[in-house]
Amino acid sequence: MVEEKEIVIDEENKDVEETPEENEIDKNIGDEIIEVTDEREFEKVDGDYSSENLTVLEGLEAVRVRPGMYIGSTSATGLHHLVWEIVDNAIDEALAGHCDKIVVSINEDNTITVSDNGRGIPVDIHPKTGLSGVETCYTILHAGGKFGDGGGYKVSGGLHGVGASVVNALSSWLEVRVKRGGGEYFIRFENGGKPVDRLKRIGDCSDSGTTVTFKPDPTIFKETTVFNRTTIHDRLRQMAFLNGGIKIIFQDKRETPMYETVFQYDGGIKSFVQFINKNDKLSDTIFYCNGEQTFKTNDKIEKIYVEVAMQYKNGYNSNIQTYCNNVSTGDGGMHKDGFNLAVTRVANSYCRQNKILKDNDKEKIIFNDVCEGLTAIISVKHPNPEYEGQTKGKLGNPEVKKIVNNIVGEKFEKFLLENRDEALKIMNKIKGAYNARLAAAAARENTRRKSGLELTTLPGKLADCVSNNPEECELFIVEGNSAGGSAKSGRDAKTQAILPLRGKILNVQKAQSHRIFDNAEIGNIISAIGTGINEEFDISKARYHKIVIMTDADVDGSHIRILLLTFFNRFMKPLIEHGYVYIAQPPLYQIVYKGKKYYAYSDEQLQILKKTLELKSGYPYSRFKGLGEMDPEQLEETTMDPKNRSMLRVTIEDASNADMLFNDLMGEEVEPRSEFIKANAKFVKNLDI
Ligand code: 0RA
Repeated sequence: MVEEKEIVIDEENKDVEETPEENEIDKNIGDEIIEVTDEREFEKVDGDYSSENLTVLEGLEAVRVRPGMYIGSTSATGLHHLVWEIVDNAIDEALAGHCDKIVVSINEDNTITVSDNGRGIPVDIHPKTGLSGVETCYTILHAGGKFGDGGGYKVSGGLHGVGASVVNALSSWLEVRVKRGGGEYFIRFENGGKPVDRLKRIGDCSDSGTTVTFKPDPTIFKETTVFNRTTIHDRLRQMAFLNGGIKIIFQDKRETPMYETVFQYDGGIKSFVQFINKNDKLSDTIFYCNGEQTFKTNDKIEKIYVEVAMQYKNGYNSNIQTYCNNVSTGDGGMHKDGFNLAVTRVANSYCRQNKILKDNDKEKIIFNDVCEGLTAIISVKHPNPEYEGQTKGKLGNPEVKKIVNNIVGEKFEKFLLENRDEALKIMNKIKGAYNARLAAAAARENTRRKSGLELTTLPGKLADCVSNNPEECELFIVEGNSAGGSAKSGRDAKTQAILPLRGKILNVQKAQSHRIFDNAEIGNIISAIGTGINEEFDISKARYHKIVIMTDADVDGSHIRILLLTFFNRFMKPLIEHGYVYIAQPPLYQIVYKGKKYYAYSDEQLQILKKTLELKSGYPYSRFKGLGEMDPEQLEETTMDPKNRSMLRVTIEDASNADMLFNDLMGEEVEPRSEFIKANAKFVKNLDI
């Protein structure tokens, strides 16, 4: 049964009497359900049903009036939230132990279907709403999502967990099929969640499960209703890693033959770390721990579950990802703080005790030393998460810090004692970072004193903007000199600065940190942005609040984009965390129709555009081979002008995905690299983040 206390409904309407018929539905067959429908029609005259129905519709209408409050935004991000919402429900059913397979499909017509082999959403009449369990889930705010039946963790993610009803409210139509108790049931909603008919039994079956299909409402998602394969692919892979054992099948049926991938990782977050470090690891061992601890709030005792997996690379970059309730907390928070404290404390005590820190090493190891080359996944489950910060990406619950600190501290210490060889490898690596940090600080201090000069001169290649107000200033980092020239002529010089890059920038992976600064292109980027890097990074010194990577939509363009994202990820991470980094989206195609210019940014969009304009086959269109091919007007109109352009804001996930691809591209191992080059054509599509 759907748990009663989760249901928000007008108290006045609670006394809808349960008729015997209503209670029987689960066991009845089709005809009798229709009878119940008639019964409800009757109630309508009575007044009860219509007022209750009104409450439902008012709820869904509220979602349509302020969609942003429920799904964050109505941009592409908000659009994809609909998918996460429905997938989360299926994952919950799996975490409760009743389902082991979830199929997510982008259908031919760009609708989404999510299917699970769980118990099926209850089909009997819910006593409080007077509606079938299915209708209750999909029309009453907060009724879905958190189903309670004792097992598993009753948790909900950041913006997720708002309930299936929100998805329904924001869809042109939504259909649910439930197999349960020997019967198959069906209901369809239209126009933002209005049931076309009541839930009906449509047949018999011997298995169980829930299948939902929905079409996002284009009047709500005005920017786009086209789903991005890579976005969904990466998120489902992440879900499969975070919830080890569940089989998630992902299909994109918009192309023939359809694209299909299966995600199933029995090792959970351990597999996640293994996956990230597949090309470079200090050793094969992965440290893994989990545990749970209760804590008291004002009136309740609640339980927090913590899971951590980590492993070092030989390289220097760190990739520490944190999650709460399966949602990425890109800005860290209390779980990250607790982890940092624990590993730093344990490293200090181990190195002191084992004389890795010598008597004359007066300074303490700091977290920056510990995290060089560290890959870690920190995942917590919390019944009542609070999120902070500009983008609500930071876990704020203070009790989490202590709990993670305790669990990780104790288990990591034990791990080091039991695995001496591994411990020495790790601690010597940390000591190396410690030595390098102190040596670099001494060297910097030295040069500063000698020259008295700060690194503040702007690079000659930079065509800076006039404005001094960073909030309105934008820096376009442009691939190639000819494109740079077009961008310079096409820009709005008041707020838009252009920095052309020539050739490939440095291979950041192989280079030791300090060598980075010898590279001219990197040096130009650092001085143009003005924040400094690493420990000296200061966001308040950013000279631009939008830093836009503008590269061609070809293989070289993807390489340069990956390089730049990797560089920002490793040396200027807060720039990404503050949402300052963007990827420009130059169009691939132009169609001129009835004197108007239309642009498409992918093959898929070109097809959609041709359909929308009802063009005959063979109608001419042009394809841009690269940025350099566009004249300044075209570049301005399509890619730079804030009124027309579409840009992607880079998230920490994008950046760390780029970091992983980067390892494939540049890592020590030859194999993945040649694989990469072989698979190029396909990859470029996937790289479109
Ligand atoms: C509440 C109770 C029960 C199943 C579900 C919810 C359920 C919800 C969703 C959403 C997507 N897939 C789902 N599968 C199941 C069943 C309770 C019982 O059988 O005792």
